Amino acid sequence: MNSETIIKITNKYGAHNYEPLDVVLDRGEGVFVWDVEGKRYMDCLSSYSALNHGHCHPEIVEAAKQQLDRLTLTSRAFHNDQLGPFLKELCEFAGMDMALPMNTGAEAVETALKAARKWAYETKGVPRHEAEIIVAANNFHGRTITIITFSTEPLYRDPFGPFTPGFKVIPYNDAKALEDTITPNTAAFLVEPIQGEGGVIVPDEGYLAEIREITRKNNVLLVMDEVQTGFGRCGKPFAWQYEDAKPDLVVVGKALGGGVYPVSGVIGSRDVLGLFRPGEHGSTFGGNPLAAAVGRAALRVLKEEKLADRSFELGNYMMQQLRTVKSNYIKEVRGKGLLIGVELVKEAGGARRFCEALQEKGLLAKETHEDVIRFAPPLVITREQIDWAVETFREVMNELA
Ligand code: IF1
Repeated sequence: MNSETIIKITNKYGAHNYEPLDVVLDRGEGVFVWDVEGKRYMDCLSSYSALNHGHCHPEIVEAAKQQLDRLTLTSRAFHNDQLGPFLKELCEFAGMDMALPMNTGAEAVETALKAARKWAYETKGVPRHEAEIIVAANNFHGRTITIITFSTEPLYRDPFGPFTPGFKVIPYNDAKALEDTITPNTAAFLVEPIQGEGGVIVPDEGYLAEIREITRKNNVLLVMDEVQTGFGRCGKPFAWQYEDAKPDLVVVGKALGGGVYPVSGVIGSRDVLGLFRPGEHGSTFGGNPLAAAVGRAALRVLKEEKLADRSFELGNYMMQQLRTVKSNYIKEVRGKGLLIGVELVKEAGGARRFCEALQEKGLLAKETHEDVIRFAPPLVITREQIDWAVETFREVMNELA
């Protein structure tokens, strides 16, 4: 079937909760994907940073194939031989005590919220069911009703009330606002070290260390959502490592699954995750042996191929090259590692048409927050491939100027 037919069927039988570019992919390898007509594209979205290892990384695919032929699912009613080693390797990677495995990022965020509330009642002594959790405006943490409760994006929130109580929203990148909002009932501050969907918003130098100090001083848990920024995306294993800001809990997902399988979880201190009692929380697929085997391979490849260092070096190179593109439409090029946003001025009329023009030239990028083109290629990208991407972007900016 050709692209047009497939798109028609997809639109007929699928709920329209997305508006994809009109490209139908059927193969992926490294930084490239191909559509059903055989046209090749460079993937500069990486499925929102779930493809840090690139498409169909051979070592990760091989690990999945071997596990598929052995054991895929046991539920947590029984042990399996992959989960323990995976959790050990994950905790060592993050330098933390314990982890609780889930499947999607939103499930991991919800797990962190539950852990923080339980800690507030059982350890901090907050009166039961009065725990407050502070979040930052312009956040993105997932799509469940509790998570969109504290979204400041009407599109994600408004059609879905009523909402979950117990959350307060403060401005991002404003440590004083955090200090002023903490009360004796505050359980945690949930925040992204860099706001991805918010438009690749990088906070001021020192912000992460400041919020770590404020939360420590006030006996409030610091929960970092590294679902999008983690596993090398921003040039370090975790984005919080740019500062002295080690959180009490870190939420992970996306790239932990090596671009092959949904793997997520919460990693953190025994003081918090050690509070869970059998039966209090769980998930049918959470911690399954296939997920664990894939997660182990994803961590192994991340280390073997030094993907965080690549992201640091090549991200700086890509931003430096993007800044050589002269156009009065470009307001700012910003980011950390290979999580890069090119913000356009309002007069440019929105980033979507630039992404469509890039698609024509074989480069897939996705706009975020109207005016920002996000460039987040797989971390296995080469310098030459970055040069091609920048030249393609330069052509588009010249043609659409
Ligand atoms: C969509 C956005 C990105 C995330 C952070 C948790 C989650 C995400 C920091 C939840 C997921 C995805 C979701 C996907 C598009 C994409 C996205 F545009 F929605 F906001 F990346 F920026 N924390 N982000 O970025 O993880 O449950 O999806 O596994 O919902 O459209 P998930």
